[in-house]
Amino acid sequence: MKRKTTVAIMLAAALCTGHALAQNVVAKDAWARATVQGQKASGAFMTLTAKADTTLVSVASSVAGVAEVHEMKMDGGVMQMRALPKGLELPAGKAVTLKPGSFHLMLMDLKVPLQKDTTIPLALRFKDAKGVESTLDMKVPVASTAPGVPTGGSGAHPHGMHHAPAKP
Ligand SMILES: [Cu+2]
Repeated sequence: MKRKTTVAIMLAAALCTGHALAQNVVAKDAWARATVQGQKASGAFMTLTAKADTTLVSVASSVAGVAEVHEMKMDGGVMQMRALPKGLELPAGKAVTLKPGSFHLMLMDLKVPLQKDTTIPLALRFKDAKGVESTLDMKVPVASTAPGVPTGGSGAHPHGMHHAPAKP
């Protein structure tokens, strides 16, 4: 059956994301935040674990004109975010979580809206301690909230889209 073959190929593709050489870094629980009409920026989040000391130096996506590795933190009572000039360090064996309000992959100048239940391509570029670069190509699901986090609507994380102006 033709259809069956297609499914098998898709499954195989899903199971071997990334280049064989890039397996130094494993990405888990990746997701990108869905956007609303007219929204030009969003974030992507995941947990990265490197087998050997590695730095996430950059990120790219065909859906974003600009993609950067960002950090968010409180500065004088104001939530600020900035691009990490030297990238994000991934110490060997330590899971580094990119999540709302912390490290994240910033997707700007979006060419298309990020729609829930679709996927977007992301290419993560790493450099190891010897300066050898590798790329991890991923398909990241788009969601409104982090997968696996109960959507109780507790309002514990009201930041929402952090490029929006702060509420008074
Ligand atoms: Cu950001």
